[in-house]
Amino acid sequence: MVKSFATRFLTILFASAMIIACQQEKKKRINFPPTDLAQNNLIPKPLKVIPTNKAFGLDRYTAIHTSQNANGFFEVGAFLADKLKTKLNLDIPVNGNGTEPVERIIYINQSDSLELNAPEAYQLYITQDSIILNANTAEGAFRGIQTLRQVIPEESNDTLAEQRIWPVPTGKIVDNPTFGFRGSMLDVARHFFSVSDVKKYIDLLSYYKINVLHLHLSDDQGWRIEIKSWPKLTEIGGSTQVGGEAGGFFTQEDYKEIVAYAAKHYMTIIPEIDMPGHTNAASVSYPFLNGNGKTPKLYEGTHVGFSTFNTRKDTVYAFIDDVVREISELTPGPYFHIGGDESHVTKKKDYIYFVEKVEKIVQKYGKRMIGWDEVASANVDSTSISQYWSSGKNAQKAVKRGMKVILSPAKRAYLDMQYDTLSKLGLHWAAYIPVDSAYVWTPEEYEGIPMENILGIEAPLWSETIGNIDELEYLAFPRVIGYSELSWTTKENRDWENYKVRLANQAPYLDRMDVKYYTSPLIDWKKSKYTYKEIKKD
Ligand code: TNX
Repeated sequence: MVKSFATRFLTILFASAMIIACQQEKKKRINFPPTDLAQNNLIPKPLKVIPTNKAFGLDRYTAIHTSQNANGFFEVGAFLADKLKTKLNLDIPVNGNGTEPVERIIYINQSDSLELNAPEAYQLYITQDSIILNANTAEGAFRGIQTLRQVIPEESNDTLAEQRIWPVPTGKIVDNPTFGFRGSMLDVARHFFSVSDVKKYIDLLSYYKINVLHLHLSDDQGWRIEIKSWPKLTEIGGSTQVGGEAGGFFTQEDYKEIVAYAAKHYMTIIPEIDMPGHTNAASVSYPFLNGNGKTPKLYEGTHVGFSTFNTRKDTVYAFIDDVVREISELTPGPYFHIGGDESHVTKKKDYIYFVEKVEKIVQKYGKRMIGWDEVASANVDSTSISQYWSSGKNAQKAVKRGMKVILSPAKRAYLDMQYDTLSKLGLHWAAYIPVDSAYVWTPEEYEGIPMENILGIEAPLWSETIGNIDELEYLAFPRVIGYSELSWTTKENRDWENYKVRLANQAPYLDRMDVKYYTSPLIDWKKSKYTYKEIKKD
């Protein structure tokens, strides 16, 4: 029998009412025990955190909405969804089509607010009903996403009924970094590291808002990047590494892949070709480059300071022009690092002549030159940058020239320094650097370098003593997490006692990421459900 129109209408009405009632039922706020945003595990510590002691329930009825037509915002939303999928195994729609059942929304908005008028600034408002992340730029939104990832607990509130739900503490966060340059360096020359190792390092660094990765691509022991116009650099110069095992190198496609992966994480890659010293591998490949009067041979040891380019030959500069051109074409970032350290067998006047000539080549290809602190002894431009690693005098010369300085003091910020006398990996020529002494210093007041000259901080990881990702992680973590805080957080907001609790709370994340960090006895590491096996080396 055909139903009357009225009956059908009533049925539809009833069904709709049921759906709405059900949705309202689902939308009910869930009462969590109080959670405090300020007690969380945020590193680097934001500028301002104002907790409101309730919780937003993140579950499978959560959706992400991003500003439409705002460059990069959808991708930032998709990045968050991807990370939530691996962390919580939840499929969270981004700008969904409205058919998904949704109770609570994470908004990622482009905002014109003047308060947010800085490239990496963001504000995060977490209420019981929604999360709102505001930023002027997608880069700012990306940094804010890292904060949100950190406040979402690693483990769900399992005491709650049938469906898993993650209580996110409510409150407001206002944030902006002290330094726009927050970096680490990886030496892929002494030991080579693969593209996937580098990508994992990028994943971990970007979680802590580090935005620069400097790759030390050449040294006495190896040349690690393909140069199409000079193929023997990698064929010969890339063939070995410290200890004599097979070396390796990045093809230009590999390097592009790293650059693109970094860009997705709003991270700049800085390529370094170290010259005129640290050039044995290049000179073995093309002996006309050599300037130390000896026949170069492949080198698998760890001494420094014995090699140099011939600084008075035009062909050497033609070679450097090709190298800088090819690498600059693959590098969207504004910097090219020429090394310039420890050129002990280059005469002083030749060194100065060399640095000034190479600076011009770098500028010709549209890049800003960076060099280790020695380069400030040449008459370099104020737009070039000096990387302070050991000499306060050189840092002062750079300041006099009006240059910016990157702070990488070996005594405080070298990731390859041993933690203490028991450390099996690492060196100790500059210092032993336990986790507290890596953190307790004030870059803003270091060696009398004025704040306006400081571009930022970089923690270099030299690889004479490390040959695989586990060993890399052991030296870098947890210290590099502290450098992220030193470069992002204001000095008023930093405090070792408070930091060490937040650091202890990183263990579940680091364990889930299978990071073989050094379990420093200074830290009361939080237990997690993931197993951790510290590497042991005899
Ligand atoms: C000094 S720091 C070097 C590197 C070594 C490092 C080991 C600098 C600019 N040069 O060649 O790998 O010490 O800690």
